[in-house]
Amino acid sequence: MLSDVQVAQFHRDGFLLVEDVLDDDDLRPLETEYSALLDAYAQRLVAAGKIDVPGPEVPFAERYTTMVRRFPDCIDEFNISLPLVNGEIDPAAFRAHTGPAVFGLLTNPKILDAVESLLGPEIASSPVQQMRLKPPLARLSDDSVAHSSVGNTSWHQDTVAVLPEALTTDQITVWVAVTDASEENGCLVSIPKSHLEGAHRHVPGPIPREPTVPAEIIDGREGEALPAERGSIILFDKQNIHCSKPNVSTQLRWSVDIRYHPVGQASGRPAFPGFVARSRADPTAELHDPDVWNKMWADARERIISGEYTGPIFQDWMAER
Ligand SMILES: O=C(O)CCC(=O)C(=O)O
Repeated sequence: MLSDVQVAQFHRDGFLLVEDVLDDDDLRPLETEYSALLDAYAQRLVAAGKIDVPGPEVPFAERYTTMVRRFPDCIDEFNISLPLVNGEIDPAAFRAHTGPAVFGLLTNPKILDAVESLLGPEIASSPVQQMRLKPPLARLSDDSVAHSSVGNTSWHQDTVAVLPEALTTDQITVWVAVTDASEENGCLVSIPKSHLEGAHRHVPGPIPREPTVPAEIIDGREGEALPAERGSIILFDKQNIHCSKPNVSTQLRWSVDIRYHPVGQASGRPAFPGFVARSRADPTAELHDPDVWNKMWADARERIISGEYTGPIFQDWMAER
């Protein structure tokens, strides 16, 4: 659990870096799962006649980096959310990775303990979640740079990514460092106390497809860089303004950002499935089966593709509210 000092710091600044939360035993299953995922994707490319696919002898980071450059479609293959598209959907490109190691992370008791310190004991896992494996910027194609799963992110508040139904939801983001995140390879930067400013409008910014808090609101503030070692987490208030630095190193920077809110509140992404991650009041409501979770995402995908779900999938970040 967080100490009282840490909880007070979170409420004062709108973010909190907590070091050494996860260890190798927590993170290795994710790395193993992603290695297998990359291998399976590479094999599908080879079977489809592609000849320039790096083989399994190439270390993971290098193999992934090369594949993202040559086959940018694989970015969505590695994400843990279905793509955020309102409107016409290409079923072949509409996919997400929702494997057991990802579920293991979402339900990791160490993460849930930290979350419980802020939200209380009835915790829902929100389906607003992203896996970000970020290769060195210099090795990305021009197209991919604009994709926030692999390129840097501009100043934003997480609250603008949810539908208005969740504007009053007490959502917090947990950002997990799978590799070290340094100022050179693209750590996060947060503006302390910006969560007290309320929700800002977002406008098109320097990174295509990445709406941003307007420059006049940032007003020259540089924020506080948050280098984080592997296994650290950063907790964010939904209205904290933050961004990530570009990865100007030669290394892969890997993180997962997941969100939680009290059970019973809206996630703001009703097309996608959330679940009860912890309930002291009713432990039988907790989900512990990764296969059930995986099927929940498959069913959601089916409902969207078949047209049964007709609402919006995500909030248009540029929309005035
Ligand atoms: O990991 C990143 O680069 C960006 C993460 C982020 O902005 C978020 O979790 O809201």
